[in-house]
Amino acid sequence: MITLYTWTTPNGRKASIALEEMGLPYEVKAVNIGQGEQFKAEFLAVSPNNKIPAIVDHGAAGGPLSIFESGAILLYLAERSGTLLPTDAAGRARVLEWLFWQVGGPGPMFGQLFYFAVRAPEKLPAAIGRFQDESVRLLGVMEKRLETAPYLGGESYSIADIATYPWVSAAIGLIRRTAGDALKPTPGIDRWLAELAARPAVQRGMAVPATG
Ligand SMILES: N[C@@H](CCC(=O)N[C@@H](CS)C(=O)NCC(=O)O)C(=O)O
Repeated sequence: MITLYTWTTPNGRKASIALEEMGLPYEVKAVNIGQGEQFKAEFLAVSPNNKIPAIVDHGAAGGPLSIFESGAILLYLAERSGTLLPTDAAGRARVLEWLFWQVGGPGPMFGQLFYFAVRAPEKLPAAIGRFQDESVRLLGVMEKRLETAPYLGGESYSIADIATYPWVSAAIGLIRRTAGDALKPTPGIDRWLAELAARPAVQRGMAVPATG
């Protein structure tokens, strides 16, 4: 059994989609980051960076194992289940480069754009412009990839797609609104988004945690 600590955000949904796709048994502990629950001692014991997602694998060899950082969680779950990550060196490298690209690129850049364009009490044009330009650039990189490959890692659906889907599905509308014509049409991304949105495991993972 795996315990997933998560909330209703893109980083959390990467882990719940992966668990659903892999068919691994898990229980959910909701950590309401809007109410500061990420700073409670119980959560900090598994996620010292006070961010969701985190997991505890109670069935790990050697005893319960806690893991924080969404990329590390996806990699661990893929290796544990033997799915969604190729085993040949080249295929594995392709998936990992796009997984790390997501964790270092769209995650933080889209997140900062959301903060400065939507949430910040003061609208700072330089900050909005910086994160908008970088978000448009990243979507351009992704579009180029998906025009020639069905999935980010290549021919097969993988943890790189799972990492990227919750962020792009949440942010592409905002980026289109703020960037206007700077964001060119994205037929490759649109095709990929529609395909992933139709996957039952993606739909189940996107509904975690249930808060109502
Ligand atoms: N690099 C981390 C980022 C995780 C992250 O930013 N989580 C946000 C929610 S999407 C969070 O827990 N924020 C709470 C806080 O910053 O206090 C990962 O990929 O897991």
